[in-house]
Amino acid sequence: MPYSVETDKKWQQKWDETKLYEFDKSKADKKLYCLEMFSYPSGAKLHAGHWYNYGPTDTWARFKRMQGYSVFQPMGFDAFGLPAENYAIKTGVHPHDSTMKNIETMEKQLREMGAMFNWENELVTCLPDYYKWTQWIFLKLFEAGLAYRKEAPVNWCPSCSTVLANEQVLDGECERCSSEVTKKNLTQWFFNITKYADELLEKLDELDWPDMTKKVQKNWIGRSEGAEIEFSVENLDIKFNVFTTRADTLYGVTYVVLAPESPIVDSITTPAQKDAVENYKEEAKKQSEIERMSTSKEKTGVFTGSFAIHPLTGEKVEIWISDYVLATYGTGCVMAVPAHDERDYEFATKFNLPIKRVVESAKGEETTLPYTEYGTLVNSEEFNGMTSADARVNIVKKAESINKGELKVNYRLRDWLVSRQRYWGCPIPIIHCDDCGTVPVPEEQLPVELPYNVEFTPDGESPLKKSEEFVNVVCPKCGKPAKREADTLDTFVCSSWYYLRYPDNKNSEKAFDTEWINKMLPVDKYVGGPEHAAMHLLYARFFTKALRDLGYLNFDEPFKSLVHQGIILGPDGNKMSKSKGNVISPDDYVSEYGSDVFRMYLMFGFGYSEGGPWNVDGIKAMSRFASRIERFVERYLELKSEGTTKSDIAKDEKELNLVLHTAIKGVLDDTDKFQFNTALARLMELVNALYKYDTDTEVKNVEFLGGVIKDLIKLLAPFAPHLAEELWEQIGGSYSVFNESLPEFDESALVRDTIELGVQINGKVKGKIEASSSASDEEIQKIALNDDKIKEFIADKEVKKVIVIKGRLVNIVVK
Ligand code: ANZ
Ligand code: ZN
Repeated sequence: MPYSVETDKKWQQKWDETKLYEFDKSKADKKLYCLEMFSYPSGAKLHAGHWYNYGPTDTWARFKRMQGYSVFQPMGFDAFGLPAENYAIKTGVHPHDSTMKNIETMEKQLREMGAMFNWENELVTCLPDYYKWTQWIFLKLFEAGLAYRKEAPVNWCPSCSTVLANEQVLDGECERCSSEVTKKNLTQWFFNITKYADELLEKLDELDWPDMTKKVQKNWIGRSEGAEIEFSVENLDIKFNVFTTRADTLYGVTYVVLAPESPIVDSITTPAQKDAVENYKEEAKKQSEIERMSTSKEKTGVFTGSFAIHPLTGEKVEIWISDYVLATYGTGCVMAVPAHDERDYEFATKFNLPIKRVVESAKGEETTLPYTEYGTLVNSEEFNGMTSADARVNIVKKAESINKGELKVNYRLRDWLVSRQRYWGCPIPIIHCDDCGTVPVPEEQLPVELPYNVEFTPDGESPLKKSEEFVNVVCPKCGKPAKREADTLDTFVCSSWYYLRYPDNKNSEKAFDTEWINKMLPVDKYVGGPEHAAMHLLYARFFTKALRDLGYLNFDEPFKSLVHQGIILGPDGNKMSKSKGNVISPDDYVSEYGSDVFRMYLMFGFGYSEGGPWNVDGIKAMSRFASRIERFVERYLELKSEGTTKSDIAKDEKELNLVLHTAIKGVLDDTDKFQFNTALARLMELVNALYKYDTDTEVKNVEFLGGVIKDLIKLLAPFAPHLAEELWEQIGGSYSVFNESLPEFDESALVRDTIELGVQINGKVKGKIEASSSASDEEIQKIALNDDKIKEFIADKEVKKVIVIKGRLVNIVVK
């Protein structure tokens, strides 16, 4: 029976029955934790992209298993989140029901893939036995002061009626629905991720992650060394700090600019300017941060009517507000130095504000303004002649001596806003009491269950607020009536710790057992999409560090090594999407060709980290490759039963052995690096060589051939697990091929004893010769000149010259 989806079923069943892939806890010292980012259970089912993430990674995991590791490869579902809720709003199907149904379908598909997932360790984040512990971690962070509430201007999507994290705002638009995002002041929950900014940055160096991803995180954290300098407001008892990275330009300040949202704006605005300032503040609300920071946008702003006093010179400078200053960065106030900053220059030119040069080229060259380079100071009192680098520090020292400045590091990273005014998420385990304030739900009352019967259509308020039975509770401290927190957690909170739960997913006493988790983690290989470079991967790192500091973990980083798979595009070269109608569903292919053929097609057709457009032709070729292997194994069994055989290892066997060892080396090296396409190419060469051996060799060495077949099947096993298991059984191997070790390669077999060289006469190919691979040029010349066919061509002509090109050809020049 040729390989088909039936073969898949047969072995999947046997693997299940024999619990072949169950993780052996006693072998944790050889553990290898291979993790694929878990999927979101959407109605679109498992698509080619999931398959591309999971199939090839499973090949890598099997490969590691056959190298002697105890592989742990769990799978689960990231099940809370907006899509299920939006779907519910559209169709009326409850998010819990649709999510559980989708999980069922996807799990079935995942099983049909035949990956060696540790299903006994499955987790689903929307079920209470998981989110109980998400809540527990929230409480731990709260106790440690790492979770807190504050009023903040937040990104608000009017269409989704929810707050969005900075990361969910793309070019001023909601990541999900593309509506324009506005600002709103709300009391929200935050995690203090900025406390870990430095460590998150420093530890990046130690990670085996793609450079691009490290760079994204680095920029996202955005560490910036500078200083805070204090200015006071003329005639008012108000002071404010500016953040600057160019304190060397302090003497060039000709005005200051506050963010329109800055809390002191109202108190310093003069009556004459009040209307203009109010109007401007309204306008600024409509702009996204990205728009405000855009360098191409024309600068706008309004004078407040007040003046600031320069901390060193005592000069009076105008105080303006402008949207190019962000409220959320630095101090929200900027000292403007139009001579040396592009944006300030543009602003000053537009509003006719003074421009004062304080830096010149260090080489004494003429320069035009704005001059943004470092140089030598001028017009800066005692600092004249000093370099910018020195002045940056020394000017701050002077300001510091009069308590008006200090060195300061700033980060672009903001604390993580985790509360959402949505239904389908993990409830925040907090109770608000009029007398006691913010009270954590006592641990023994966890989980705070998400009620099923809730009106979840969004109206800007948290849907849970409308559930009387949910919201009304007694205060755990004083026993008086109190209200439950009605916001839910960002789903990124759920996915920030799931890798810690997998190895201990059934623990009903704790989120995880510290001792066990310290053994099983960090994750040795994490595989998922590059779109997670900033959010998920940063949040998970933060969780690990916070839990470490709370004493629950003893390692610093969750994911030692990271691989991003590329993206499989639709056949039209566009991103697969329902609306474009170019989605490739793996199911039809799997049932027509079998899961192994589909998997090998994915691995052979694309560079793993590159991806590319779907092309169906390749899958047929892969199907032929699978049958070619099967037919050869059949042929081998035939030869074996015929009994005609020789025992010596002659030239043909040596040639085949060389191809075998080239294949072993290629598969070992390339698979380890996720270079599946080249590894498969080596296997194809080996199969070709087997056919060649069969046709070219009259009397075969069947025992030797048997050894090659065994190695071939082992090498094939990670790539085509069901097919290989089937063939392994056919040749009488003991169950299972996945308990075998991969063959090792023999360096000496990689050297050919003899090489073939083309022979040319006056530049035209006339024949070929064979020589020992260690033969000298002279020996090769001799062989060529003595070759019967070549002799005929030379006949009675005179040999002028013989040129040997090592390893390739011999050119004989005759006259
Ligand atoms: C004076 C100055 C002079 C500046 C000069 C630059 C060049 P990074 O590197 O991103 O940290 N800035 C500070 N807070 C800001 C805010 N809330 N919104 C917009 N801009 C802000 O940038 C720091 C520089 O960005 C600071 O240094 C400040 O302008 C501006 F020749 O201060 B600088
Ligand atoms: Zn109370």
